[in-house]
Amino acid sequence: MTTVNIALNDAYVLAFEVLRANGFSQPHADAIARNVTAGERDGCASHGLWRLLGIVETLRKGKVSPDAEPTIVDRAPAIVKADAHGAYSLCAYEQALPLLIEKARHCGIAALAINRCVHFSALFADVEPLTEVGLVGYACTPSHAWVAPAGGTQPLFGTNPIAFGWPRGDKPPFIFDMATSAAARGEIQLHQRAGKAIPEGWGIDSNGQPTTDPQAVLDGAMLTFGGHKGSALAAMVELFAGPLIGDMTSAESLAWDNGAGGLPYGGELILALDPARFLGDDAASHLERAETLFSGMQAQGARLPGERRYQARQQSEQQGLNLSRSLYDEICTLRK
Ligand code: PYC
Repeated sequence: MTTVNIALNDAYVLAFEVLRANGFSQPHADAIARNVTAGERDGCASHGLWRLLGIVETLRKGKVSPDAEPTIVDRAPAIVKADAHGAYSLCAYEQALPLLIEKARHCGIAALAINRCVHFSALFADVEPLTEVGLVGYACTPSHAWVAPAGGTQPLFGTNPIAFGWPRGDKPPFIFDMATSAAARGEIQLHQRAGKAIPEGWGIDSNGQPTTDPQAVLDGAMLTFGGHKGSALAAMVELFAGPLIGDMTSAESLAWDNGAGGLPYGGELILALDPARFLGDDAASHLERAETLFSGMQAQGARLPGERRYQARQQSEQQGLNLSRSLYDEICTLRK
């Protein structure tokens, strides 16, 4: 497969131009272009530049607003609500973030509920800014009903990612961002594009039989990771970022899509916790104990979540991005 090497800033500009050419407003095009470039930069191809295809397709199908301005509401002492008015989540997140941080610092814990957003983006990007200001972060969002609950064979849950971030001062934060399905749907779609089989355990076909054929899983059902444990977490995400915040479950999102094939529509819940508020003068010593935990993991040869992402980031910053020629050409055609 031939590849194209592209500098990070050129990737951002390409993404921005594609989005503007398709009618996204300047703020949305900027936020989306930064996000997909960051995904690619961090070695997360399933949430990288490839996403532009689905982002534009969803707009062409009339399933996302290209220019809605979010509304930010100070709902309660520790609750911010952001209404994305049917646009992608990113502008609503960015505009609500300062108030979320202010509330977390004041109360020790605060929540941001983003409503009525179309969602495609990796959640590490929503917890990393919290860790950068010394806060602990958590984020989750449902998607479309693509995943069968453990013990069942019919799609009901979304891929329902959970991200958690822990601040580490000058060191890169501890961040995990994982689907509660065995893999992100984007990962299966990338295997399908490349004509590759997927690992066993990722999904079942429409007859409920295990398969490694990505198309059969896309037409059948994905599976949760860790059987009933992943299934329980997936249900928790449905409840947290669905009924709790007055937004859709993954089944409702898919019904709303009505066969159009657009990206998921619904809500996202983000929590921010301030160690300084929990611990007062003792904060530094307790944060040091967290470092002892991380060293203990590393001493056994374990990788800290996020480590690979920061290595990939450094490499992309120095050497640029390598994209398959076919994907690069496909993205360029979207500019016209
Ligand atoms: O790849 O899992 C995924 C995904 C979720 C929402 C859109 N894509």
